Amino acid sequence: MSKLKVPGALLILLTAGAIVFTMSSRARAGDNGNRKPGAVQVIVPDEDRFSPFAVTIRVGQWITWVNNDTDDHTIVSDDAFNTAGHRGVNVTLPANGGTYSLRFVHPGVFPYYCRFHAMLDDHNQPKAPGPDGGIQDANGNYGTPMSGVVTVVGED
Ligand SMILES: [Cu+2]
Repeated sequence: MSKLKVPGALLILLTAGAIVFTMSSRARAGDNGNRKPGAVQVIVPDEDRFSPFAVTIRVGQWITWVNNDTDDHTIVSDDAFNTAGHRGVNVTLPANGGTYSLRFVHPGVFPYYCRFHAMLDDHNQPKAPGPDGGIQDANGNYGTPMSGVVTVVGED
């Protein structure tokens, strides 16, 4: 009898450990890991894209990215064209609900892409990874490079 109780207790411990691990890895996502009240949301649906592709906000507003896909994605700023600040952004947006939030305090544009599903060409334009890591569909296409742009308007 007592031999049967040990695996049961172990299973409960392992399950509890897995839940705590999942919650803590979510809490690490992003600037602060929180969805910001009133933030404009950019969603990764169950596809390799940001929706909407382009958003316009006012100075002082937050953007919260939410990954509803079952794959991890990333947010990487294209600093060659970034005039809105937050230079050098290169963060993972964890699968299954991971979030990342940024508050923009300068007017300008913030082009970004996912380094798993896009890369920059010689002119700093996002392009699909192609044969160097892209996933080819039945028609031979490598898909649209996963990228987006935030335009920030208003007073500096
Ligand atoms: Cu991606």
